[in-house]
Amino acid sequence: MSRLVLVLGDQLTLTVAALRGADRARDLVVMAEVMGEAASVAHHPQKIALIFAAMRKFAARLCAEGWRVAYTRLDDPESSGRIGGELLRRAAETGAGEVLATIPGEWRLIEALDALPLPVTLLPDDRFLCSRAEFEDWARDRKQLRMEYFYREMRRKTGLLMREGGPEGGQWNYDAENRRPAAPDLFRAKPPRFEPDAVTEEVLELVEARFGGNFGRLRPFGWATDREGALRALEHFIAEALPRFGAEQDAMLRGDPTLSHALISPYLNLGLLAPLEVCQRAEAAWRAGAAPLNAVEGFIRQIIGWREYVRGIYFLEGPGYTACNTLEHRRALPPLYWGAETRMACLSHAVAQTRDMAYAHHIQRLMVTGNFALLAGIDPHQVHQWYLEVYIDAYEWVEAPNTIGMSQFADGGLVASKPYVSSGNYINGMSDYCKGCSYSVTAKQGPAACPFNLLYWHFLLRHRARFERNPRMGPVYRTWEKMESGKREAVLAEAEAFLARMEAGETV
Ligand code: FAD
Ligand code: DLZ
Ligand code: SF4
Repeated sequence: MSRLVLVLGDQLTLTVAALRGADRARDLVVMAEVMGEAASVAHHPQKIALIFAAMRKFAARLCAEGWRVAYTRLDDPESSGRIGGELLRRAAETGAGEVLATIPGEWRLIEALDALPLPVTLLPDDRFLCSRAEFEDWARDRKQLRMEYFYREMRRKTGLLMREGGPEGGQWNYDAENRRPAAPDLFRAKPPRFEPDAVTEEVLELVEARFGGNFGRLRPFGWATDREGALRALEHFIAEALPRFGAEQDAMLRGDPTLSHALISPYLNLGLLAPLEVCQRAEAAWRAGAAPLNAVEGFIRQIIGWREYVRGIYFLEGPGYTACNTLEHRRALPPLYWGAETRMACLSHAVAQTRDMAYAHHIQRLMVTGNFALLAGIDPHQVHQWYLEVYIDAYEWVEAPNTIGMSQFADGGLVASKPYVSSGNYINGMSDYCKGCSYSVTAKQGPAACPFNLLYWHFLLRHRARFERNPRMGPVYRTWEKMESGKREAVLAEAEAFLARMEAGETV
């Protein structure tokens, strides 16, 4: 009896496990654009368009390679609107008796497939360098799951930047040479734009009609939608931006939203690029003398370190992870996250860029939008929903540990050894946002005081019992104690007043 081979929208790899395990002479590939996925949250229109355009092109590629593909378009009147429903429909049409799938990257969908009244074989997703079992072994019996130690294991396993069993250059991590502010530079290369072809244009019209009310601009749409385009984007990054990646990794500039970042996360997460090929390409650039070690090591660490590590955490922690709220933060996400006016220039820029591009780089996500939400005590589940909706690369396996864990400390310190909070000083040091802000970053109190300055202390005092004994945070509490008591009271009262204005819906 023939089988159905499920290929999800983020499994667009010719060698994905389910396709490797299938028989193209006998089995039927099932792909489906469905509201059950496209409206599971209100995804940014560019994200939906990228996924649908890439799915259509991948299905055409499979057909060209001799596969039979049953492809459901979003506007198919016969569609059940769900992945599970489409599998049942194709089974009824063809008499297929079982399903072969690569395990999805979200518990919700794994549970839906498990509940199907058909035998379903879920194969491990070996597009990742570290299997779930391997991560569980690594995590077992460890008191702390620090990314840095996991990363060293991944370096050993892959042989990337290794020499005679040790790290190239003698150090595992060159971050001391990274993380500089950046200056505007007219000659900094812009990421390549991919003009929509006829397939993408048809998808753009569909998305415009069906998802036009979602947060975010659909056009201009310039993302690559197939492997060839994704490889061109990678080559562009390696040649033009990788040499400056390390130094500019944490910088933020109003006029340059992408700086020297790669913009390849959407392609990696869809399966159009493979993590090892990307890292090997970066290593080759270093060996050829085309990029410095600090940049290449930093870039490789993000991919074989952070990316693999957060996936390990997501599956280790189980479906309840997104409900974690250790700090018991309960405030509603303020409308400024959806583009409502704000006087805070940093947030205004980060949100506007997100609306226009469906992209913000790591430090904008962590130290602007994430930092503010944490300082202001926003419900981490709402913060998680926001990140899952607004970014082109957002899938729960990668988004949730970054948001719930790294950014909001809602898992109690599993991912982050200390909360990523800062006053305005950090943002001022790493960006040019403060120069155009109606608040003053140097004002610590008073009507002009930067809200990050006020809320920083409010956060630390709210959670004093939890963080005071953290060796990396003790010194800030001692700074607080040295402050004159009248000033301390004023700062906390002004922070309270700011939060009250925000909750009342005033422009802050
Ligand atoms: P670069 O800065 O050029 O980095 C190169 C690659 O490294 C990225 O393409 C990405 O694959 C990988 N990488 C870097 N940092 C991380 C990280 N912390 N976790 C996983 N991979 C990483 N990344 C996503 O892919 N999807 C998400 O939904 C997502 N949500 C995030 C939410 C928050 C709150 C934070 C703080 C970070 C999040 N990240 C997420 C991580 C990171 O911000 C993006 O991977 C990165 O900005 C993608 O842009 P880039 O390709 O230009 O990355
Ligand atoms: C994100 C997404 C969207 C928007 N739409 C679809 C879709 O219509 N069909 C599909 O197969 N996959 C889609 N996806 C990706 C899935 O939601 C993704 O596979 C799971 O969230 C697991 O990562
Ligand atoms: Fe952001 Fe404060 Fe700087 Fe304004 S002054 S841009 S609110 S950090």
